[in-house]
Amino acid sequence: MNRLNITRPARRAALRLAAAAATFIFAFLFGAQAANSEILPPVLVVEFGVASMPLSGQTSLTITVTNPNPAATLTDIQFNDSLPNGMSFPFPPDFSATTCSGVSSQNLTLFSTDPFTLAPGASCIVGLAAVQVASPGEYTNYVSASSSAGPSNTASATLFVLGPFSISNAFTDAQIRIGTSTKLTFTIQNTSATNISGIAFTDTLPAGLVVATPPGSTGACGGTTLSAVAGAQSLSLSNAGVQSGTSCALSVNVTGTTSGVKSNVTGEMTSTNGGSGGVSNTATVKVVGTLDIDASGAPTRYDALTDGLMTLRYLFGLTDTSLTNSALGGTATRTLPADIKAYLDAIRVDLDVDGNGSADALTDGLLILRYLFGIQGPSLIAGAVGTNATRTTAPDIQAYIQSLMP
Ligand SMILES: [Ca+2]
Ligand SMILES: [Ca+2]
Repeated sequence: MNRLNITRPARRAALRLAAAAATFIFAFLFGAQAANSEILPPVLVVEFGVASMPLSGQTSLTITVTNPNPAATLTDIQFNDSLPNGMSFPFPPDFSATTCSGVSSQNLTLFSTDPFTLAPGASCIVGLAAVQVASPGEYTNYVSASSSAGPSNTASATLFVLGPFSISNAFTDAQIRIGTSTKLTFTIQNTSATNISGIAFTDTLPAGLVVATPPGSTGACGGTTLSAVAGAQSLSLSNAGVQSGTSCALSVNVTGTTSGVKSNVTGEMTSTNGGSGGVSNTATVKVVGTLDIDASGAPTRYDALTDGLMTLRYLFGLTDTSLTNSALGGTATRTLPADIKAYLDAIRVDLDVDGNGSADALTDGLLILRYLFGIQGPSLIAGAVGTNATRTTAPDIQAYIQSLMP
């Protein structure tokens, strides 16, 4: 076996270079800085008692305020809630479920709190027993609070109010993996005194959702079923009927083709003799990808030097063979550079590990690569959390990346 004949100074220079490179790689992988700790503002959650109700109904409204800090007290927490247009509460308002201090109403559509204090980890609620609306439709209530640690999140909740002739829709699952399907169900309700006929609507699915193959369409309204073609972006119903005082349901399977939250609202429902039934509520399903970029499956489904490296290269903007060279696992089933890029494009929103609204190589890509190398804790996040990140602690980052590794 031949050995290269290297002079001593040249060898020292090569060793220095190797040491410098190792230091750089170490700093790159493991980072150098510690994360900052700061006092977080309060976290608000808003909920209606029900997701949907008839026009004649009433439901409750609850706002939960939490101090997320383990050691810091929050003071001067204060908010007001101006109800969405068309929503009000009956007089006198019933705030008996409230545990936050000093809530009062200004009129039948607005209430507010006095400034209050929450101990570390503590919560309180403002509970309004009843709200009501005057016309069918979708009502979204937004609330945010000010505090000694700055403004809270803006929390929201949506209430759908059904008229006498209405359509609503819902996904069976709250979340699906990319490439898998969930059932989308439409319910047409007729609480009027007449049988309604000639019912029609079209639903254009949100980008990233298509009719499944096969569509698996079920249900009928007056004997009429959905028109849904495998792979199509829209589906429709025409010439259906619903008898007075009844409802009917129609379902179709839909497949997620890109990651992200998909919101579906039907087009306006029309009829021959019942006028317009309006559009539906907004139904949402979240589509989430996985970090098995090369679709290798077991035994090393998620691997730093294949999936992690291609993710980092992709976020650096590399394409073609620069993306995939020497980075495909032995059992990879997604191997063409164009297919790898298309998959990474489809899951790009998932790659925003630090939650700052953009997927970037030197933060998100590095976090994924480090995690796949088995790095956890402070070394995982050091120097790799972007500006305006919403996931800033090692446990949050770890839990998020783990959610992409089913
Ligand atoms: Ca893999
Ligand atoms: Ca990011």
